[in-house]
Amino acid sequence: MKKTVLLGAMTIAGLAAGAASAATMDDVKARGKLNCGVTTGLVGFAAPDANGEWDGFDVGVCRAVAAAVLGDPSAVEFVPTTGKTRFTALASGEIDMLARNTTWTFSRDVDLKFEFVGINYYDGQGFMVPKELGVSSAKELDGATVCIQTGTTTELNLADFFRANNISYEPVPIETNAEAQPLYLEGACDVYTTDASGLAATRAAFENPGDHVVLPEIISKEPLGPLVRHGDNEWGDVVRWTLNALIAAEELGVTSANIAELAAGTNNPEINRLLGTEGNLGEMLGLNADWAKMAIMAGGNYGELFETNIGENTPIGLSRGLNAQWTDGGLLYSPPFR
Ligand SMILES: N[C@@H](CCC(=O)N[C@@H](CS)C(=O)NCC(=O)O)C(=O)O
Repeated sequence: MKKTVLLGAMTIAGLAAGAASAATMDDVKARGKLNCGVTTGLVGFAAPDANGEWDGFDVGVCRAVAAAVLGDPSAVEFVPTTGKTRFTALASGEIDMLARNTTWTFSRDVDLKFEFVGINYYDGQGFMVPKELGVSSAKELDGATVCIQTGTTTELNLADFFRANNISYEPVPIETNAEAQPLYLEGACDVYTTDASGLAATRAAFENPGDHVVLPEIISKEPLGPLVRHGDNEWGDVVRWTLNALIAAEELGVTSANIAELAAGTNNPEINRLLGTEGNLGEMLGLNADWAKMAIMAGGNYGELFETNIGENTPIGLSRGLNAQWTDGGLLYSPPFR
């Protein structure tokens, strides 16, 4: 069993070494489209809307990168991936980047050979149960059946948590969130566990969200962020600084409402460098001077993306919490644009 897991990891890393020798940015420019790996569907993060257009917080990162590189936020081919298929899709070159609530871990970096370019959502794993189960703590779940997605950190943390607390469970392994929802609602498992943001998104899609409670325990750190293959640092820089541009824009007060005006020049040198009216940051990335302006205009700055897709005024209803700017007591902190 262990051998198979190791072999799987080696195969993915081997694929990544091959695919990364090509310059991803050249491929994207020649193709005129960014191949962006997302989930198979998690409302608020990545899901097709009523018109079949992909929409969401992670989708917003894909669109920002397409806008920075190609000048067009719609120049994206969204490739749905599951917890299991996402890493092979990236390693093989089928996708140029993955933006799919994926946790930055040691082994995904060092062993699978992926580069996490930053964190777009600081999360942790939680548990959801039907209210009628009458449970108020995850420690009361001895003997429970637990719906869990395969190929995820969720699966591993769950085993650690139950072992550490000396309680037992029966896993009900599932490949996608869409399959997990009806199974959980039908009672095929007592508990659903995943990233807390994923629980909020899943519960929001229920007919009666109020019939379900999220338990107080958060059992892990799940720093979620976009990733690329090892070995193509120029491409990694493009994705990293596009994400940083969205974060910095919020800190600097650059929004989709005022960006046209600010892009004419301001008396704040960092805003000018970010928006390309001063310096040559775009050229250093191999992009146009207005790359960050295009990225921010795609769906707004980080805060706008958060509020429109998953924020307190959406059905997902997430508060900023750890994902507030450092200036507001959160962890979001873009390095300087200079
Ligand atoms: N962050 C964890 C879990 C990510 C994950 O797969 N979450 C599920 C549940 S929220 C998901 O996104 N499902 C969407 C899908 O099934 O396509 C990881 O990187 O392993």
